[in-house]
Amino acid sequence: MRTRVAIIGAGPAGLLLALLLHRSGVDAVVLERRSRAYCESRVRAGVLEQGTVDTLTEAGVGDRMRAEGHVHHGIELRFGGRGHRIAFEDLVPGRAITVYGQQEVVKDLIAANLEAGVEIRFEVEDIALHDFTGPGDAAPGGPAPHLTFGTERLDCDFIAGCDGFHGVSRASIPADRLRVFEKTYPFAWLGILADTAPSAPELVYAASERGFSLHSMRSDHVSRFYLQVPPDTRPEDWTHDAIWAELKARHETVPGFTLTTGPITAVDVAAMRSFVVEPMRFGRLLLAGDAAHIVPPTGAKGLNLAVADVRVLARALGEYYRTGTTAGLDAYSATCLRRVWRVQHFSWWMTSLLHAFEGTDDYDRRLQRAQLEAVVGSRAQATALAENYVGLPYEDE
Ligand code: FAS
Ligand code: PHB
Repeated sequence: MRTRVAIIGAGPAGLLLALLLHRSGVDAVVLERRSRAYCESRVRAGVLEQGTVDTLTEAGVGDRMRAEGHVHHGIELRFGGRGHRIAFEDLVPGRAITVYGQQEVVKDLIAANLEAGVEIRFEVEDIALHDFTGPGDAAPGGPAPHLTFGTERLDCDFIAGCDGFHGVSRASIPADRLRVFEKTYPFAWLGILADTAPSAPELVYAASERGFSLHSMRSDHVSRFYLQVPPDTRPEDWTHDAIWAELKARHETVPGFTLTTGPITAVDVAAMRSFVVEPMRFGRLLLAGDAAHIVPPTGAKGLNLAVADVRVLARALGEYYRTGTTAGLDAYSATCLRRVWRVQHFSWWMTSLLHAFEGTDDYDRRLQRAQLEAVVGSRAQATALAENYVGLPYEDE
């Protein structure tokens, strides 16, 4: 087999890249380890930045998102017995978020790619990467990378590593050629899906001595909640009754607010880490999304950052095949990393602001509270949060 761009991973990054490349006439093949059903049912992100919504719409997968997604013009920070709304319509007019499940985005992207005739191979095991570095890496005539899997071989000009944090792409780069930046947090998130109507019109980020909690949603009938829990927590450690009791304890802290409970349909635990590798390009292998960086989900940025990378990568590859210039490819890593580190900071800051850290003394807890009070009490600080939350403008905007 031969293609121009071999994409490893059918998550949001790989699928959107394939579709954007198709729209600029560049052939690509997507190879995915899991089944289509698994990819379309994996519960992950739920918040789409303005830029992500615009990019998906431009790529031609905006209809269902617009019809079924919920546009929100604010979020609530809840602490000290009071709720504080961060009003996007006032602080960042014209920019909002859309609540639409990641698995819905993945379903839309798979359908659009297949309809466009883009080849997606699911359940492909044991992918190995070959010959993606060497003299004149990106220049025409440089090394010709290829992938092997089972008894098959896929020849290509470039490999896009969109295979997430645990993928094979980053692992194929010699460790001494990569700089790794990492921070782990002394807690995890226990996430649940529940067949119950949301108890609040917008997302609620609740900070309390008992730990952080988030009230999110997927539709008018399905709610999504997260609880800060110890890092070694397993889903089976919590009964459903215990989950609801703890969610009530962390959310029913303001007058007149009651959390509506219902059947819990999924429980998962997500580790909390901040992670970046530099550079994001190694010869003819280009990393995008979680393959290159991870953020704690407190800022709702992971999926959105993957989309930002893919915008830059699709444009650079399109330019290369249209004009032969490698300028975009040569600038790919530095361009993405400028946004990656801004988003890393915001996600770390939101996590530090809203979680309870064991072992912190009273002075630090007072500082954390003062920071929260400053954010909701200062227009400038609330605006800074809002700008980051709805999504920083892209460099090409
Ligand atoms: P993905 O991990 O989504 O996709 C990688 C794909 O590669 C997968 O399909 C995998 O099966 C495949 N793959 C892996 N290894 C392979 C191999 N060797 N061969 C072939 N295929 C391989 N982000 C937000 O923006 N907002 C949120 O609200 C949010 N909430 C989150 C909640 C949770 C619980 C978690 C865990 C994450 C959350 N995130 C959120 C982050 C999340 O959405 C990721 O950033 C996003 O999935 C990244 O997309 P990809 O880079 O495409 O990676
Ligand atoms: C979600 O809806 O899954 C979600 C929303 C906001 C976050 C993290 C997760 O910060």
